[in-house]
Amino acid sequence: MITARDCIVVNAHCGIVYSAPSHAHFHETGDSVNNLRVKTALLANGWADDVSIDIDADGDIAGVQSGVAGASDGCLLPGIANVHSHAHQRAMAGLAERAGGGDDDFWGWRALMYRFLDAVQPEHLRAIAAQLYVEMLKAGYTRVAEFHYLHHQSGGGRYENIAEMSLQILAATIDTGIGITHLPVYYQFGGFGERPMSEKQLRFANDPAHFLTLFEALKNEIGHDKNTTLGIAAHSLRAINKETFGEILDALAKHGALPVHIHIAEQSGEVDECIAWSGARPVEYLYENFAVDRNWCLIHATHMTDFETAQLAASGAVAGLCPTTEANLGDGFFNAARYLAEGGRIGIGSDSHISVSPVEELRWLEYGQRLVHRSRNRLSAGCGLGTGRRLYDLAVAGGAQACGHNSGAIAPGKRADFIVLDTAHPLLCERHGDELIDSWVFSGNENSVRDVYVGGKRVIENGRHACEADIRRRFLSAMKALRAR
Ligand code: NGQ
Ligand code: ZN
Repeated sequence: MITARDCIVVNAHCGIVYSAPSHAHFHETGDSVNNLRVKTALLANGWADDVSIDIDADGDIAGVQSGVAGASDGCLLPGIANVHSHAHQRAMAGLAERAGGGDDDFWGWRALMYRFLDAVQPEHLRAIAAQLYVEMLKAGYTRVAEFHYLHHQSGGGRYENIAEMSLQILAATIDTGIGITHLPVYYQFGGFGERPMSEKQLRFANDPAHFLTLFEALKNEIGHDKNTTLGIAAHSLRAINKETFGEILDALAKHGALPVHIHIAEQSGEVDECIAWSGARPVEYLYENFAVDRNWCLIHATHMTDFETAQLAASGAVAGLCPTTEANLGDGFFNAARYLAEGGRIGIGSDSHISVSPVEELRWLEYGQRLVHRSRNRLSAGCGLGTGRRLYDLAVAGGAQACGHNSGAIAPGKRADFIVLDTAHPLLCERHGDELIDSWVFSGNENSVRDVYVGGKRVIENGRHACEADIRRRFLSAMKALRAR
């Protein structure tokens, strides 16, 4: 069992030390920077040239100036949050791409995923998550909302430390320096109508009392760390009932506003089952039974009527869209054009990690709409911005909101979470303003993210993470052990 108090130094160069008495020592990775000068930057109020950013000792932005001397090449953007991750699924990406007998579907994929996760032990989870988080950082994600339901041993036996598996995830954030909004998931039933869980699901099971104990243990463990926040999730309407989840929300109200995430209306079969059980569609049911507001993030929300679409938009909640996973699992198309026209907020997530790239999520969000509506630039219509820029703006703002985190814009007082694009890259050269983001999002697959900063620390420099070789080695040995089982 690893806790944040154990002393395991992965690589002395990275300064990773787990002997910390509290999370004050979280996020030791990377060099701290107190000033950054770049040729072009997307600030909270738009593009600016020759920009200087001052960063305070806490990793927050202290000042922003443009028109200064000494700027170096590059395009500075606010970092983007990945609003939906199941880290363990990174280890099976690509292993479910062969049809079984007959029609293959989401539920067949899920059965395979359950078989796979049966083998995952605490040390594997940390190795997988660290590899994944390095990949996220390199791709431009500065933060991850980890929707974490792998709480217990396979078969449901409890670990000695109730937070064992969550601590592995938090340790992986120390290994890598990524920011996290950790979302322990409440999961009580196996299906609509309080169906009992299958044996494979017992690993996820909690009752309200256990769940609240886990939450409080994590709250204590994390303490005050500006890169680490805590929220909660309900796995899905299939996995909870309104009484117990309501009880949990009431009990946690004393902590103030917390991010609340839920999977919803991803598969049409799930919508049909929800109607058969309750008479209402999933999103309709959620709004009838919970006070859904801007602290909520509805993951997928693929199948909504126009009324539900308008209701989600009007509530100020974020739709957590995961286009590559939704494509991979055959979910369907989110009604993005209508939702954005209603003022809806979005974040993007890599979910099953079939792809780990904000570019690919944003590109496929737009391409899905182009294919359905047989036209172009669907999601920037009428706003006067490039489509890549428009989608990036939306997903950065919605991502920070869904993570309950003070990031998502380059402005004084905000967290110094940034990425720097390589403007000398052949895909980005001779581009200006929105064209830089449009070209990054739409024109090719070579990664042009050069540097990445989290809380003022440079965790990716020239496309490399200082600990990537060690992290990869641990991942390879975890994979070897998992495939041998
Ligand atoms: C999950 N993932 O919990 O990992 C789900 C599948 C379910 C996605 N929906 C399992 N992408 O929904 O029951
Ligand atoms: Zn999910």
